[in-house]
Amino acid sequence: MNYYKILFAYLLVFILPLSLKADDGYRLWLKYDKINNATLLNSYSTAYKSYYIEGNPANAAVIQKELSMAFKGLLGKDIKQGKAVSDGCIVIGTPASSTIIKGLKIDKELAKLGDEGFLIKTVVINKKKCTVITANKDNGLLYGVFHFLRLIQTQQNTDELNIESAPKLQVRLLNHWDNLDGSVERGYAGTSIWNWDALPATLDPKYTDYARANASVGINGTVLNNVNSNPKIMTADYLPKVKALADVFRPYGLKVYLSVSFSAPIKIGGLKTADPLDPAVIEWWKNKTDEIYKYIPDFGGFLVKANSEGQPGPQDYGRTHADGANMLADVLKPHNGIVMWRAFVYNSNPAEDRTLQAYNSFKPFDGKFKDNVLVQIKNGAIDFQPREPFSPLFGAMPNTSLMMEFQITQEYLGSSKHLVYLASLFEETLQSDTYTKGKGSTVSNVLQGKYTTGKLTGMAGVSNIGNSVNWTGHPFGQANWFSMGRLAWDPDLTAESIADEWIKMTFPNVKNAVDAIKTIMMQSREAAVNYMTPLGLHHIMAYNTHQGPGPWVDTAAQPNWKSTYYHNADANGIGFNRTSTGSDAVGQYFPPVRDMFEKTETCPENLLLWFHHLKWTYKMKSGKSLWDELCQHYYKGVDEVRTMQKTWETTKGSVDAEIFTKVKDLLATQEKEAVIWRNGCVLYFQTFSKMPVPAGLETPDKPLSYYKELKVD
Ligand code: BDP
Repeated sequence: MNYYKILFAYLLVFILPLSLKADDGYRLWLKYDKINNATLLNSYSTAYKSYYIEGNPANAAVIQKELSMAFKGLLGKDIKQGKAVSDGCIVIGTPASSTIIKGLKIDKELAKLGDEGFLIKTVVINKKKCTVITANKDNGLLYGVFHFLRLIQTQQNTDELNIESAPKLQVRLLNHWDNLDGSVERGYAGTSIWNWDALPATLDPKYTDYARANASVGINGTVLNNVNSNPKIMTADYLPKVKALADVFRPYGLKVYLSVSFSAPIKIGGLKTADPLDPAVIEWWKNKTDEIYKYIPDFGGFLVKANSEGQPGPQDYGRTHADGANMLADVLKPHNGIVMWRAFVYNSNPAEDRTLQAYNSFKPFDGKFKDNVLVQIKNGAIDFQPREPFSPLFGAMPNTSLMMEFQITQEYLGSSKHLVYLASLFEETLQSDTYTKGKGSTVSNVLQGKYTTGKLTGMAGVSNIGNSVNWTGHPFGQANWFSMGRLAWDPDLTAESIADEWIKMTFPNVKNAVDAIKTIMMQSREAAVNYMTPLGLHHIMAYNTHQGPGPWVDTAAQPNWKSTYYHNADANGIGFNRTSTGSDAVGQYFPPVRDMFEKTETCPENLLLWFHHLKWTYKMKSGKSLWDELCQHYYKGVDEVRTMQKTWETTKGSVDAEIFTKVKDLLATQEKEAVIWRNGCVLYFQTFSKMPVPAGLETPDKPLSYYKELKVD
């Protein structure tokens, strides 16, 4: 072999793969790849030459690191850290610590922005054109920096900036359902990212990147462990580990919270009771809380699942949810900590429709919770279904601080195998009108505290993060994490605008594919509803795993875990009568909403079977029978996935090859499973309707027995 051949072989084996290194998704939406638009690149390079962080804010180091990394990537150059104002300078500081910022006299503008808001402004200082990023507090500076970088990542015109932004909700959290043994309840992206065994000594660099990613979308807290909580997390074995994480997260404005078990005083405290009114129990919680704050002075507080699905709670001692929450609130109060008390409570009593129970359990306690308690309510009246009406509790507790709980992990939406862009679901709930104070009282406005006397506001998302390289398993799962953060900052953003940002940041430089990817995302949630639970059907997934269809599930540990409980299919028809002639769940909504749901003519067809039991021959708005329409939806869902597959093909060559193939393969799986859902459900419901699958639709190629046996895990 001659010299050139050896060199060529060397290049082929070692150098080329490095330069073509595929995108493993680890960098999330913070890619910072070089902008491949020469004009823009040139204009950003001229506009931004240095940055100057004045006054040494506590997070100066992380701001500096982010800016250097971002500019090096985006513009392909090191931008200098300056020591004074110069032309093309990005000036960063708070008026309290920066004399330059103070000199700008922008106190009035800043006054509106609170502790976390920011201002980005193009200004001329000493005849030098600069960009100012300022805020009242240090965390606001970091949010401002990430916002500014997002403008460049999404290739906006930044010539004359004048941007004010402040979060509309205060508490913006991820809820991890991570167990101490590394498993993740309803997690589909590998095991937990918290390596409890290696902590506190080993700090995986991932922890920092996790904090960066959260800060970049404005998430300001994280509950590290499962709501089905193992009390060991509060012992001296674990608290140093929790502290180590809190220390990594702090510069990114991310506070740490813990899910706590109500029976911890018994399980780890050696007491005989966990009665919230027992002085020894109160003393135990006080001491434990003080101990936690010794480790973590800015600890956020507790999340509690009590008296639900077998978890202990105050009702075990004849006390109320308010008694339990307020006891914890009292011990947290001196430290400025908060309690997030979940409203996801129901019992196994089949006499009462499950959808009624959260409202009935909490409504009587409106105004009874201490001011550092937030009642955390799942978006729907049951449980994170592909489509649910909004929880009536949002309109029903005007004297309580309420927060939203969304599920980012796709427990009921195909796990990390299905591409389902959840911002469409989130937006639908947030923009639903509760009518609590007349038209326009949207869930979003309720959450923003516009109609409550409660002082706190918030939103939580049950995390879809695990230790897979790309964090979320499905590359598009990242969009759901991103959008939950963006909506917690501003619940009035649209799913479409968030998709636009995410695509441009995640697939930099794919101008020609942005529309195709957006089309897929915007179609995806309705597709899933169609092939899983159209027309208001719900909770008909396989037992326990919730993966794949299970409308036939008729034996379960409790009656309201059976699918048959929810769909009520029989020879007459299908659906749950929740009108005034049935369980009267409609009665938990305000009159305009109640009346709309009560009548079949006004009930939105996409929720029809949630509220009504109707004959198979019931005539839909389309003129078709209910049976025909149900079939059409199931078939449409599969067709939509097939369309998504075709659209994805058009992105070939534009998006990174590794991601292209991964998504292509996942869409193929999704198509297969959508067919399983469709065939399983259509064949099963047909045993009641006894009507044929409408002409023109392909007949399922396997019998019902086949689908009943199949496991989709
Ligand atoms: C249900 C999940 C279960 C959770 C529960 C909850 O199946 O794993 O523990 O929600 O939110 O949907 O507490």
